[in-house]
Amino acid sequence: MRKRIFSGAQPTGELHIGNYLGALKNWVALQNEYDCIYCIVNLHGITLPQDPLTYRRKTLDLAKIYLAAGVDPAHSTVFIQSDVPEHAELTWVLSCISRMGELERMTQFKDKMQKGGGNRERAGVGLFTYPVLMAADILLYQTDLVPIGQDQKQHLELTRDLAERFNRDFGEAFVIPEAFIPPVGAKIQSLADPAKKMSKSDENAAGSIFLLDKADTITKKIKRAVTDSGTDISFDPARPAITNLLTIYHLLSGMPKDECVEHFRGKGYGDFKGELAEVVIEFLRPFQERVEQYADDDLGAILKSGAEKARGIAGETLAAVYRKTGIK
Ligand code: ATP
Ligand code: LTN
Repeated sequence: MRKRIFSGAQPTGELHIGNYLGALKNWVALQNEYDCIYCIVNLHGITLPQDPLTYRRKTLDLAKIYLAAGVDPAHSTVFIQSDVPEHAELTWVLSCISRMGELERMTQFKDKMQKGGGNRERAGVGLFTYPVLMAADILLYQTDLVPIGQDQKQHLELTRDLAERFNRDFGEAFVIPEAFIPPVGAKIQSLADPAKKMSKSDENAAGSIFLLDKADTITKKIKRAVTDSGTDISFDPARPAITNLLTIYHLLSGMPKDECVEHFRGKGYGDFKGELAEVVIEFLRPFQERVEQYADDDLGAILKSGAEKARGIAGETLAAVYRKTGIK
């Protein structure tokens, strides 16, 4: 039997090249070797306020992004989280074995609470229990491997802890999953501030290159990207801005790292940024054309059959959990 992969992204904003390089690219690369399940996690999305009038549209648009990036519904299961109610049900059971202390240590919770004003009294409970829902997503499918960016590593460790705790206290119900974090690209930084990760929820759009950005927007954002002092174009942890831009160049062009450095030796930031913009634009062009190709009707059929397949697996896991806990 092939090993199983599960991953997902939130339909909360536009996907950027950080999401692509940290996660989606690997979802596609791992498709042939693994039994893959890719979810649009719309229940996670509402842990921060969303506009009800556009949220469904955004959810469907994210499915188109998955497909345009190369997720192949003939190989992989693609579905919307809310179509499989077992996610919410297992979350409840797992929340009963989760501890306040471990959830309070989650850096994403602390960061997002801070962004919302830092007032604990007013922080959403959904934001707090977010990682428990993520654990349920993963554990329902007896997942072996979870391709994610660096920022989700702590959530995966919590998932493993919850699975081990449940297995120990109630009997084996879950496979213990492992994170798959790419050696390069797991943390693409903001173009506007190389100390911060490129983020969908960043209020400054200049820091992110979105997968659907137009060519002139991309050129402008790259031109304005922050650089470090000095002139060398090389991978150097002491020069995070250039390292980040060069990493994007390396990953999107496919040129090996040492060749990238050689290629830009003696060239200035202006030339480098010009070539980087070209590589990004050429990479995104066919992707953007593919996004346009998917009609909502085709999408509906893919998501329906994805959800049916997912429910089959999730239902079995939940039934075992209910048996082992004495609920049923
Ligand atoms: P936000 O930044 O607003 O919290 P997000 O982009 O982290 O949103 P998701 O859409 O759920 O939220 O993320 C999808 C995937 O992209 C996850 O696996 C995440 O680890 C990865 N990812 C997110 N940002 C980056 C980044 N800057 N570099 C690499 N991978 C990233
Ligand atoms: N929290 C993740 C999205 C997510 C996820 C998952 C990723 C929700 N459930 C299960 C992998 C597996 C994020 O990237 N913000």
